[in-house]
Amino acid sequence: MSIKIPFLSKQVKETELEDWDNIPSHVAIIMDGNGRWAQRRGLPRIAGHREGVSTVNRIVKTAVNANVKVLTLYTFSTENWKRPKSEVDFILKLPKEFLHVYLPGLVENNVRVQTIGDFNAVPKHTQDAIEYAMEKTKDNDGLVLNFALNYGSRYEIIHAVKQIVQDTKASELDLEQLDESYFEKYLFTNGLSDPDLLIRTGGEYRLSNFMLWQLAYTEFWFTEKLWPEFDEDTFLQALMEYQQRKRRYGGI
Ligand code: V07
Repeated sequence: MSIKIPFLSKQVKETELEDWDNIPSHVAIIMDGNGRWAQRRGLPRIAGHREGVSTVNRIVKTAVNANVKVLTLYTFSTENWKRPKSEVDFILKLPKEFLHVYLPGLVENNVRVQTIGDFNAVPKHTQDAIEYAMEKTKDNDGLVLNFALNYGSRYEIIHAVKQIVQDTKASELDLEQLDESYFEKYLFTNGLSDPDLLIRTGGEYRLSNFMLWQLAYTEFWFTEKLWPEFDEDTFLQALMEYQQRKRRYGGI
């Protein structure tokens, strides 16, 4: 059976998704290759980051229409501070730029904006823009759009451990209680299911300190496509291949 997925409001796309079952509930994406996309065109790297923003919007719409429940996007890692200051400054303006253009569409599509990562280090104007979007969308019960911003998985785990030590000292936690499901409450992803599918664009095959705990049982899907070239069809192809893998498991 093929299904019709309307997206970009004006188009209707016939896809080869097998069925509505086994759509991954939580998809996480490492959006790599923006700088390279620009450099190949003789443009400054920042031009690639800006192009990447419109890809984010396209993929959010596709995720909504495919009935994905949670979409986690790795926008800025704790390692990205090592890049030239001008590039970092530019990248950290993108959340505000994105929300200025696309927040009304997110509200309209019942999307809830959320973040994981260490917020304190990002500029105040960026924090404000994101907090405004989170507040505006907090009652929406459609897609959870989870931006990993100034996120690093090892930092997240250390942060959790510190909190746990504090709570045991304050006698709010008995170490006997601590098991996997209790530990997870201390992670930034508390309340979210683990990703079912991880996508990495840009032809690199590594995790780059992304969701190390949460990806323990996740299916991985890689593409050579650079993030600005990643489109609806590529995303749906990833969902389709995920469904096929799931079906094979079912047969065993
Ligand atoms: C960023 C564009 C996508 C490619 C990867 C790097 C650059 C969207 C956001 C964003 C973040 C939070 C939010 C709304 C939008 C974003 C950064 C970089 C830092 F609430 N794209 N994008 N944030 N890039």
